[in-house]
Amino acid sequence: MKRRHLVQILPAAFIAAMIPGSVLAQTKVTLTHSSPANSHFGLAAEEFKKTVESGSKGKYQVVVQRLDNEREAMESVQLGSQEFAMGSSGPAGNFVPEVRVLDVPFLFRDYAHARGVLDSEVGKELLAKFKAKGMIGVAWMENGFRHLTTGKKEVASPADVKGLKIRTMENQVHMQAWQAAGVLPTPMAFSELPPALQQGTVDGQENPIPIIVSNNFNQLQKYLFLTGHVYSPGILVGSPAFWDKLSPEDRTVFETAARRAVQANRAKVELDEREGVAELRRRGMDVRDVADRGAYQDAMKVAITKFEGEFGADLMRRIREWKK
Ligand code: EAX
Repeated sequence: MKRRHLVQILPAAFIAAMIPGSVLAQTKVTLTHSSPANSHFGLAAEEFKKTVESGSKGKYQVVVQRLDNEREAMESVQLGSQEFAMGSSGPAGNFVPEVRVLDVPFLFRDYAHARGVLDSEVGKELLAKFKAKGMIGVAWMENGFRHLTTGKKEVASPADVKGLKIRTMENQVHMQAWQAAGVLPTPMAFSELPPALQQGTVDGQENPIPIIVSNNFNQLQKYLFLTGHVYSPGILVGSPAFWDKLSPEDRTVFETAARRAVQANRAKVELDEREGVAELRRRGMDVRDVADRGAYQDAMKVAITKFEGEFGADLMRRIREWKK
């Protein structure tokens, strides 16, 4: 009794003095990511947090938060008001135009191809471009191959998407590609998407299986068409105000954490790719295979040809002809 009373009246400063110095000197680091905790980004963020905190022996505390507006997250990283942001690279091209090359539809054959390119010199060169725009490109991550969903409209071929309002990311390459196919692209941040689908201000959207599953889009959309029209990279960016001041040892801790986050992210994408479609069907979504994906490629051809010129045939070839 007496002892409990004593603890209650102990002044805060006295309690603080009993805590080891390393804890008091703890630096808080904020990492935002753009999907639920059990998603391919949420799990990667947790892995990052765990690795930083154990690797630095508690010197750094990583506060993981969800922020669905990926453009705003990148802006805060630029400003230094948050240390890290993780999410799709959808809006990244508005900051670093060169990375838009990765957004070209039908550029990547499969996951191995996309990951191979992102892990190669091409990926490293693109990450390095973030520095000049006030960010550190820490690591490429993964969002996945994107597929079309609609609320009402059955899409049997690209002819059926003509005139539909489809939400796209705030990404010029995606917008132009859909426009070439006759869609009315409606760009908005991910945070605005669920209400837009609910209110029917758009007829559909497109996103990878990991996003559709973890965000319960089966509750907002009737159909899923497995168009796989474009690979959507993810990215982890850091604030130079924080990163550039790290000691070499601490930087190694953060780099290790980033690598482990990428592994956790990719592993979850793989799991979702294996089980997600069945899960969405179980939840009642009408999932349709797309036998002729080439028809979508043809429908977007005008835009794709234009991108070849814009990003340079050389770079496009380096990406297309990547081999293990
Ligand atoms: O982070 O905006 C999107 O559609 C992205 O795929 C999503 O936010 C994933």
